[in-house]
Amino acid sequence: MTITTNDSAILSFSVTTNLVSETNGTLTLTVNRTGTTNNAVTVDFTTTNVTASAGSDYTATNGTLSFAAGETSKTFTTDLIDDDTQENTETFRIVLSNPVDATIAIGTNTVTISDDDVSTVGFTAGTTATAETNGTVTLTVVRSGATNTTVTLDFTTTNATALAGSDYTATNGTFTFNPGETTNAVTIEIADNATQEASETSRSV
Ligand SMILES: [Ca+2]
Ligand SMILES: [Ca+2]
Ligand SMILES: [Ca+2]
Repeated sequence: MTITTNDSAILSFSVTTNLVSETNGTLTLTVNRTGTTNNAVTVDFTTTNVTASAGSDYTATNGTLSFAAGETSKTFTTDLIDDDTQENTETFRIVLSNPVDATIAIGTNTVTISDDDVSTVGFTAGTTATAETNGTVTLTVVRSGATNTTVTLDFTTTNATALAGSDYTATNGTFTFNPGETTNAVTIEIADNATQEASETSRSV
C-alpha cells in the first residue's frame, strides 16, 4: 500500500520588511517553518540590490538554511555598512530560493536603511580679538560630519558695541561648501580711525 500526502513544509520570513539604521551593525533575519515539521528541509537565501549597493551599504550575504526534523525556525545575519556619507534612504532585498522538500510562502524580505550622516558647520571660534590697526579680520567657518554634499549658509555682520561704517565695514554673503570642502572664510575690513575708543565688538552670524 502506498500512502501519499499533500502535507509539506512551508517556509516564510517572519516579517516582510525591516527598517534599520546604517548604524545598527547587524540585522538578524528569521525564517519560520509551518506545515510538516517531521522532515529535514533546506532553502537558499541571498541578498540583492534595490537602491542600496552591496559592498558600500551592506555586505552581500548568501547561504543555505538547513532545518533538521522538528526544527521550526532558523536565523541568519547580514551586516550593514556605516559610512560618513550623507545619503538617501536605500533598500535591498533578501530572497529565499531552491527549497528542498518544502515550499516557500513568504520568500522576500525588503530592508530599508536610513542614513545618520549630516553636515555640521560653525565658526572655528566664538570670539575673535583684533586690533583696529590690523585693517582686516578673517573669520573661518568649518564643516564636520558628512562632507559629500553641497552646503550653503548666509552670513552677515551686526553691531554689538562697534558700529558698521565707522568701526568696520558691514559685510554679508553666502558661504558655499562644495563636495569635499570643509573650510570657508570671510575677511571683514576694520576701520583704523583717529578717535580714542574703548574696545568694541561686532558679530558675524
Ligand atoms: Ca549607506
Ligand atoms: Ca553613518
Ligand atoms: Ca551614510
